[in-house]
Amino acid sequence: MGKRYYQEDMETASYDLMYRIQTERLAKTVKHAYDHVAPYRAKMKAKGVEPGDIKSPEDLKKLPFLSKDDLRDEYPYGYLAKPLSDCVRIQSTSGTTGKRVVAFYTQADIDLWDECCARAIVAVGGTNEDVVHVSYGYGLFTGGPGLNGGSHKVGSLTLPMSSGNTDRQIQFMTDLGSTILCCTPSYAAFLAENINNAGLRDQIKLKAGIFGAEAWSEEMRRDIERNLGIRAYDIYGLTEISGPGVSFECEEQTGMHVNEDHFIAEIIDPETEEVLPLGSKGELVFSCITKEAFPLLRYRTRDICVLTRDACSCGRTLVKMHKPMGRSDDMLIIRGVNVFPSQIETVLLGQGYPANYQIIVDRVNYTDTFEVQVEMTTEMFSDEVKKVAQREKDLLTALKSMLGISPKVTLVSPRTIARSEGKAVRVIDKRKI
Ligand code: DLL
Repeated sequence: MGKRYYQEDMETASYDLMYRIQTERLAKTVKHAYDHVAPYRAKMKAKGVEPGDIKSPEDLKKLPFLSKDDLRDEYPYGYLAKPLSDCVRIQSTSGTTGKRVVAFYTQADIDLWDECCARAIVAVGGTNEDVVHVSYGYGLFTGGPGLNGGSHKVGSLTLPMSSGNTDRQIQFMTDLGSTILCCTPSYAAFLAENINNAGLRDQIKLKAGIFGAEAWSEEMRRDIERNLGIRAYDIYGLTEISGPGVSFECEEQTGMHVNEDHFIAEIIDPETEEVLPLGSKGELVFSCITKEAFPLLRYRTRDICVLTRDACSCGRTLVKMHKPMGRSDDMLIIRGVNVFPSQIETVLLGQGYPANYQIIVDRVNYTDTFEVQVEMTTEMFSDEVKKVAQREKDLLTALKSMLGISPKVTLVSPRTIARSEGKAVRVIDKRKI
């Protein structure tokens, strides 16, 4: 392991120091947002709260929440807090329905974001001796630009590969000796499969991976680690709050440290909006306290998560968030039962299937249909038909016991489910409800 921290003073700050920093920065940001963001000022007024009422992080609960819908309603400039002439970049979410969300950055915002990503790279052992292979998409998506900026700050040799063209990825990886791979976990699994199929495993020098932007299980982590001979670390973030690097995993691999000197995290009950204590499961909410152009306060992420503040062996004091367990809005309700795609993945990987699967939900004659299509490994595929039928039965039993409802399980031949270079498409919900 190289240098352990990128900004040791902040990453290992005492609770008291962090509290003082947050107090000062929060008050400043609330005033900045109130003065320059008309729709936020209107929301604060509607709640009867003024900037002077926010004296410490405890007062956060007095502030109104913000959601993706608020940003969409004011598209594109409504929540911009700086003149456009001070902004140097936009990024945008992949967006599912309706208008995209556009986030704005000043140069200072970009510098802080890059530093957050640099912390993530150093935490996995990155130094200026490393070759950082960035296969997140570049463009409006924040993955590529974020890790690229972080890698520059660390002084590593940066390979701005972007996603796609797997043969070229593997060629650069072997020719230039990439040591740290940054991409989505599903693309990492796909690259691993191709590297192993091509018999090139002993020609790669990878030691670590920084994988995020989508939910992945511990089983998938172990599979990627084994197949690439690396340690795989999680990274989290969202466009509205900056991008990757809102939180990052350290060598302990037990959750992600939130960069609390920039983002204050809260967990709320998504129904009642009540703030929940540390250790409770609920929706993650972030307040940005250092941003200039897009200083969102109490932004509801829809990610279901748990925050903990146990001592970490890495020495960081930053609060930790567990792997998100799904989103309050991607949770499927099938025949009245709540289903998280991550639960299905856990079962599949636990039974030795590759992480290539699709969940297909439809509604026929007012009844939900629920199918899980799963790719077999080449070994499973060469088994006799009777064995495959038994496998389907076993998988159905395991899924039923995890979910409480029975899907139709279909095992398909290897490499028949479309691969993704970005976020994998796991759920196809055809219901028009
Ligand atoms: O996915 C930013 C990012 C890029 C994070 C690269 C990590 C690495 P968005 O496209 O705005 O931003 O999507 C944000 O993705 O609210 C989560 O639901 C999900 N997400 C991001 N990271 C993780 C993760 C980027 N490590 C949304 N685990 C978030 C689970 C994640 N879900």
